Amino acid sequence: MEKQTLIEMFRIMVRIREFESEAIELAKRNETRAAVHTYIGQEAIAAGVCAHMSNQDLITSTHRGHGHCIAKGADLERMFGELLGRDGGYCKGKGGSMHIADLSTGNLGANGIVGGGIPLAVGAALSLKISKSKNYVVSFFGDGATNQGSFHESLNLASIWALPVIFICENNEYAISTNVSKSINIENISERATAYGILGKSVDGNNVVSVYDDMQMAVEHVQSGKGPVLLEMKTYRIKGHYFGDNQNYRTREEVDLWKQKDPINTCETKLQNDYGLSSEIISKIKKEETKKVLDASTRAKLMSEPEIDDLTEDLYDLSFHNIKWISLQK
Ligand SMILES: Cc1ncc(C[n+]2csc(CCOP(=O)(O)OP(=O)(O)O)c2C)c(N)n1
Ligand SMILES: [Mg+2]
Repeated sequence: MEKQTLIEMFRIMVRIREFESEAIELAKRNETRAAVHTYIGQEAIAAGVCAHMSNQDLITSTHRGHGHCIAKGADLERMFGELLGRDGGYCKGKGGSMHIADLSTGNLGANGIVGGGIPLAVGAALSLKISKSKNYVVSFFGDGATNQGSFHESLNLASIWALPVIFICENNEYAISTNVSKSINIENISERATAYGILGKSVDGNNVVSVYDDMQMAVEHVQSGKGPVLLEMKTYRIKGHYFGDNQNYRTREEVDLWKQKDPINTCETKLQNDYGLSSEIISKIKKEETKKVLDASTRAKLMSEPEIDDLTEDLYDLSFHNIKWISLQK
């Protein structure tokens, strides 16, 4: 692994952590307008996966989508604007945390429907294949989503059509309060790939180098036309399911055990021990990212709230499959 690549992924992980910490602060002060599900503890996955992707490679995301969005290169100010319900946000303040999309970076959108992004990724991959593009699609989703019908239908279709799509299951051990051991009766979710005749592998999702390396393998696989890949990233959600979760379904000891495997600390140790990066450079990166995030949050707070008249703008009409943007006022 190139030193610069690892430093860049470290930087992205820190950016995500800082963004999420600030999102929690905003939620504590009741400034956010919708539920906030943080990605703290899972940063290595978005950073390691998206490090391979260009803006023409696409992702679909989840309700826990800030990390994916940031790793894909989103503008932090517009993201905060959306969380705060301001008109300068990605959806002009009408979508909130769970509906951020950013087509300029190839992000087809977060999704409040568990498993909802998976078929969208398959459709996008079909479109890329038909247009003979070399680009590919990544679909992020959780362990809970792999019990949805949409997951199974999507893997089957992607398999029979040999589509360029990489399914990234972030197994963070929980679907809200349900531990994965109570909802899935196999050791590795990646084994589900076998049922659809596609390549599956389980990866240490807290180790950004492992994530990066296995993603590289997956990209080569889909780009050589061999069809989809399912990567299970084993990780842990350090914070509650959403801001406000009392977490009475797990013990403090369990959380503490996983904190020892913190992906950012693990990467930091590697950078220092194996790449000789000084603690001064590491703290400089951290300070720069904290400043970037806090500045973006401050600027977003200065944005205006949407006008009441804007409520009927930016709707679309699906009738007769003739999709068009409409305004109810005009
Ligand atoms: C179709 C659907 N069913 C139920 C819910 C309620 N819900 C929101 S998040 C969630 C758990 C998702 O777990 P997982 O897929 O593991 O993602 P994680 O929250 O762990 O990132 C559920 C059941 C929903 N949003 N959509
Ligand atoms: Mg989960």
